[in-house]
Amino acid sequence: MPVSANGRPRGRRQAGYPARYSAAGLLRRGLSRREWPPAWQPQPVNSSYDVVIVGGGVHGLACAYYLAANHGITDVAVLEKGYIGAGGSGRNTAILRSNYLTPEGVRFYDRSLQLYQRLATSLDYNVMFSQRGHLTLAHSDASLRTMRWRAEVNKSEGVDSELIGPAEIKRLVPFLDVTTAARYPVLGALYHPPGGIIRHDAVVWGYARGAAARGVHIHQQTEVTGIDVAGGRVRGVRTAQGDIATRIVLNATAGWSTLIADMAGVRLPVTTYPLQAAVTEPVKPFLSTVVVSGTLHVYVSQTDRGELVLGASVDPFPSYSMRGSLEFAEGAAGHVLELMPALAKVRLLRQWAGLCDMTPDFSPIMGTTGVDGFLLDVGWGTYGFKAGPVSGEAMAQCIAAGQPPPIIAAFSLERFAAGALVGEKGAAAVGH
Ligand code: PYC
Repeated sequence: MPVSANGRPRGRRQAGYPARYSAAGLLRRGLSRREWPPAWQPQPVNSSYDVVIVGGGVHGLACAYYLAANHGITDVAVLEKGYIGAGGSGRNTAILRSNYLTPEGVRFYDRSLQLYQRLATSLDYNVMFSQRGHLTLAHSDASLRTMRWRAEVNKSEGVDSELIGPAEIKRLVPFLDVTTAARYPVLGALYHPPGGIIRHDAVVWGYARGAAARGVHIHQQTEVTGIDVAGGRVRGVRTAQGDIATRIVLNATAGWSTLIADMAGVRLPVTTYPLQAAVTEPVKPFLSTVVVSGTLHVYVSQTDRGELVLGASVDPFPSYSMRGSLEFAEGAAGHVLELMPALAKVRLLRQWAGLCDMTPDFSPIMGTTGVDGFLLDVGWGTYGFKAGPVSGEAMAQCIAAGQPPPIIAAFSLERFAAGALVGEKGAAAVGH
């Protein structure tokens, strides 16, 4: 692999890539007449389960997988009102990073990145993790100060991040305009080499297949319509496919987290906003890192197929709408062009939106509630996808041990009443 002047690998690297997915292996499979086997078989909905997980996204499926794989708890149902990955897990921009602002956040997201790094091997599924580095540009002294702060916290937690200047940025992203002629000149950037992108739907499918192979039931098109609570503890859930008795319900939804929590009588400090993204037609590979500009409210990366994936801040008003808007498309395109004017002729192919459950401090809400057996893995704002593996692992531990493990202790629901917020707004990719 070519190595840059500072000793870092240059270009793309597939982390934890099993040899069976070699080009020759795939070609052999493609030319054979054998059907691809289904990833898992549908199961009947049982009248009871030890654990019911509401939400068939990466969080719910990862929790189901780790319950079975790490704790031998397999009498588990994942209930999804649409199809798996239909929500935020299939609507994000697939960016992974751990360059957060608080020590609690850095440790947590870094554990997720470590799990992502070996996910292809753990699940025996090609999740196409491309660990290509992540750059957050600073266009003002104030954002340079925040980047420096993040770099210091990252380093003290053993996470590779550093502040770099325009010459190094230009070397990493030759198409970027780093001249002082730019409307918002680039003064520096937080460079985070372990960050990258992954194939988000493969992550969902890989966890689903791994969980189902260990006995977990995945029920799609199964909407939860009520949660039965009696004597302060969970007794079961009501679904479109019938009632299910259970003593443990995990709310692992995004967009609908407050509605599910309301069913158990738990109020969440969460407001839901749409977050939009778009993808362009494919072009030759030219962008080998993820580039984020908080000032310009935009982030962009290039997929292995050559498409540019763009995103922005959440929409300015709370809503459950998942429609794209012209305002977003114009704004995101304009901002990308301010950074990379050479892309003027590239056409947008598609745009979409997902729902983000924002908490007051931009950190999640995880762990137990005042209702015995009703657990939370919610409030992910714009950070949910990158936290999938560690959340699944930690919530599985929480269920198995009956109490939250230390890695999520700071994210409890009680922190809002106690005033112990974990402020991660400063680590948002873009200003919200
Ligand atoms: O936090 O890196 C991030 C991010 C990108 C898109 C949404 N959130």
